[in-house]
Amino acid sequence: MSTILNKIINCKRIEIENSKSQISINDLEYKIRNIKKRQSFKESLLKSSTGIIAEFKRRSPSKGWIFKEAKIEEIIPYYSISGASAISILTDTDFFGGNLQDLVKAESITQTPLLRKDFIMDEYQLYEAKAYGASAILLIASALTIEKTKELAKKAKNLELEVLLELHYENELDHINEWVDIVGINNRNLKTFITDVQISFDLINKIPSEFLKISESGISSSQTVKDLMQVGYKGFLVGENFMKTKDPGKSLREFIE
Ligand code: IGP
Repeated sequence: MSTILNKIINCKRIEIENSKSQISINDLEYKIRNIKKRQSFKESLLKSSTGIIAEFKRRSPSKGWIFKEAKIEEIIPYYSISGASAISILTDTDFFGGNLQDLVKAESITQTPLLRKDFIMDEYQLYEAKAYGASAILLIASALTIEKTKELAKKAKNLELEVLLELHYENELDHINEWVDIVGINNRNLKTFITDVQISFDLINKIPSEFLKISESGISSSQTVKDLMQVGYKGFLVGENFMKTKDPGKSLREFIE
């Protein structure tokens, strides 16, 4: 496993234990009973012509701060009206500068389906995702065993959350299971941080046809999106390319036009 991923996972375990001591699963279950049903992430991607999943990301381990002062209420409405099929909200604080309140705010502002983007390793985080308004959650193969991936995916489905499974390498294809809805190929190499969309082209035909496929990271041109669409991708996760500008919503609109 890459060093950075190891570091993130160790911090995450502590964070999860802290959160559990503040809000119990019972409290979260209570919130879940009152939560509005959200639109499906997968259906939104299938219906949309753009397939763009616009990400709200303030910082990243490789780039540092991208948009430190970014506010949900100033960006999310514009992502929605500018044609995002779905929105990804980074809820990790230490490495990505996000938090769960960002998800809560986004949920109250937009109908567009939301992905809780975090390093999910414990079912507690699935309850949080559901209680705070996500339609879908991310599971990262590089961070989980095959068994844990299956256990979390199954639990997510029981909570009526859709499951995006992220793969980086061909040898992670064995993490795909029947509870997964969407398979994402992450173009960022976790050891070098270098992005190369070639991996999306290389792996597309190795993913069983019943899964919706998306390509993630390092996408900065609409020509790349067209090429990826050609080979069968239905979704394109774009973060930095929008967030590095003053007006991410406007950048999304220009990207789509
Ligand atoms: C977005 P980019 O290069 O457009 O900013 O990448 C997204 O794919 C990336 O943020 C990401 C990510 C992750 C972040 C993909 N998988 C897992 C944190 C955890």
